[in-house]
Amino acid sequence: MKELMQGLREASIKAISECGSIEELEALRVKYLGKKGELTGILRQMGKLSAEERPIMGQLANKLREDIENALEESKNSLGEKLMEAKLADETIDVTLPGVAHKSGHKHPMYNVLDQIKDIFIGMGFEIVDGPEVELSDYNFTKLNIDGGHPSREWTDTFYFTEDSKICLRTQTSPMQVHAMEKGVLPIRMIAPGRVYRKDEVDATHSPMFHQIEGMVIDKGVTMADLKATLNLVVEKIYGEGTVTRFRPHHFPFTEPSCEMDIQCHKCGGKGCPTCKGEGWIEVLGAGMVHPKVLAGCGIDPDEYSGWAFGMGLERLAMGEYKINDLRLIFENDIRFLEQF
Ligand code: 2U9
Repeated sequence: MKELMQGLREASIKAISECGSIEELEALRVKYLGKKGELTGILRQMGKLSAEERPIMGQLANKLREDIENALEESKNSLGEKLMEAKLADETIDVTLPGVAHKSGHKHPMYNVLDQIKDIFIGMGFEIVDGPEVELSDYNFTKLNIDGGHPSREWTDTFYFTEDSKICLRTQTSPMQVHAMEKGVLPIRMIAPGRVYRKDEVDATHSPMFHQIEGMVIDKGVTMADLKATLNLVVEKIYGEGTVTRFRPHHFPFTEPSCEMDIQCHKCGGKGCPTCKGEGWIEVLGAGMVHPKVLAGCGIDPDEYSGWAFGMGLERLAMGEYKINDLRLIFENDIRFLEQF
């Protein structure tokens, strides 16, 4: 038995020292020390030994197990080191090689316009509010005094998610104002820029998704004079001091009275030119005093509070400012187009 153990010692230490991979090493551990391994095989013969020989052989076997385990551990460590060295040699980076040039994009012209407008309103103490594009029709229509029969609520005009038309893609950012009013923290001075969706075919002036910026002020004693003064100031900051404006009566379900605001063409001074399509005036936004029904429906007493609101299409504003003649260019994101602004 002693000879058997000596044989196993020599064979195992040799095999372990010559082993070339962690997997092979594990196979050797199983071969020599596993449950069905060679050392276990030798120990099974202990029964044949005398009572005096058994503890001596037991001690020798334990020493052999220990030595094989140590050899396995040592080999594992040196193999690990070798592997790491090979990996490091293989993955050496040549830092002198020229890099891959990173092509950066370009800020979108519409965001130039949006940032300019945001800055103007922030300067006047307005808050910028962001919110969901998927809305309850209650918030997109009903609470804005757009009743069940209104054409904009048709399936042909609005993207609905459910058969019962209760959930839709917002067609305007106005639901944000409703949410703000329902919070009940007054006064409110807010603008809500964002994407809106309408079922329009794509052409040079239409897109099923476009951007709006809406704003609203609610406080005690707010009048149409505040609306005109504030919007005149905004327009002067965008188009230059002394820009002439006019307010034409209009109709929106959510405001009463309602109006549209034009600026006198800043290119021709009102004479008529290609920029204003010969009109002398350019329409920039819609506005009005928040309808008392809308105030009351959002939990605000119209006898105590009043407010004004406006809305405008951002693409149209950017197209006017940068002389872009096709809306599709705004959405294509062709870098050659974007780099012109
Ligand atoms: C509440 C009350 C009133 C928002 C307003 C307009 C006028 C308007 C259009 C401009 C071009 C939409 O993008 S467009 O087609 N918008 O003319 N929007 S007043 O009035 C509100 C909003 C929310 C609670």
